[in-house]
Amino acid sequence: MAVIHLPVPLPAFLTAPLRSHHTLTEVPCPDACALVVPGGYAVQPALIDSLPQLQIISVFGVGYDGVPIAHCRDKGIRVTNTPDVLTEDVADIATALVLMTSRCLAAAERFTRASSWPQAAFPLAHALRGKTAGIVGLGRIGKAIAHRLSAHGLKIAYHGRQPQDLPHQYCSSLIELAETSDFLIIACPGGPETRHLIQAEVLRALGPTGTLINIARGSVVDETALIEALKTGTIRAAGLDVFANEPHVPAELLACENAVLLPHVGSATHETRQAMAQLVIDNLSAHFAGQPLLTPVC
Ligand code: 8YV
Repeated sequence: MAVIHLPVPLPAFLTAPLRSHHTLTEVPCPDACALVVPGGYAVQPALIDSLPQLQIISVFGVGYDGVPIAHCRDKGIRVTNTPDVLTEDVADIATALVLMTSRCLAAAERFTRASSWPQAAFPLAHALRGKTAGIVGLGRIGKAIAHRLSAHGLKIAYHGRQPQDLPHQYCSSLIELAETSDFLIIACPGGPETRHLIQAEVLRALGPTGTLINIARGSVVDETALIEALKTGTIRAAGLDVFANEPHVPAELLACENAVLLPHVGSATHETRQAMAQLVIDNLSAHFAGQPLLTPVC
């Protein structure tokens, strides 16, 4: 029986099984030896320092950009996340955003519901075949996106720290990737290293027939520059599942007809969230039993 601190509410299918073996607390308590947080949640070093018994932080998500990893390493605190189990769902949402933006599907759906169809035909959209998807960060999720988009007839290019042994075009710079791409797809981790990687110059390189897709973290994109690029036609469209200041989406972005905006639903299926919850539980059980962690970050 351990004391686990959950600073924000998490789903019952995660908390109920945890509660049957442990004490859960919503307020920081000096006895807490574990912390469970959603992906991207900013864990302040001061919170860590206020929990003298803290041994492990388990992130309910793949992205641990909110956790000060170096600070945890210094203090010998273990960190786990939930990779792999959400890869396919997140790649599905990236693919959906590519289809929604290219074929204007959200607008087409609104058009039908507004009973506009009898008066006029819906404007023509853009085909996918022969276009290029440029993936920023060809990790597990990036590869799953590449796999899906190849099946839709797109060529794949990518940018990352180094070329990989794959049959896709490697671009050594982000600008080169943006110039090459019809769809520039962000699939890299968040955090200080990638903050505002996508700024005005990259959007200019993507150009007026280009679309930005982001299923990673809002922090990777300079949202002000993106809004400007959408308003001025510097790029054609954007498909976004993540935002800089979630759950708040700037009014100016909400007003952009050429943006498709989803409420961070990349991993939001019953099956995947259940699998993520199980991984959090299994990592904590392994830790408290002195066994190796299943998916350690550090
Ligand atoms: C979830 C995520 O929204 O995995 C991540 O890093 O951002 C998403 O899967 C989140 O973690 C659910 O709490």
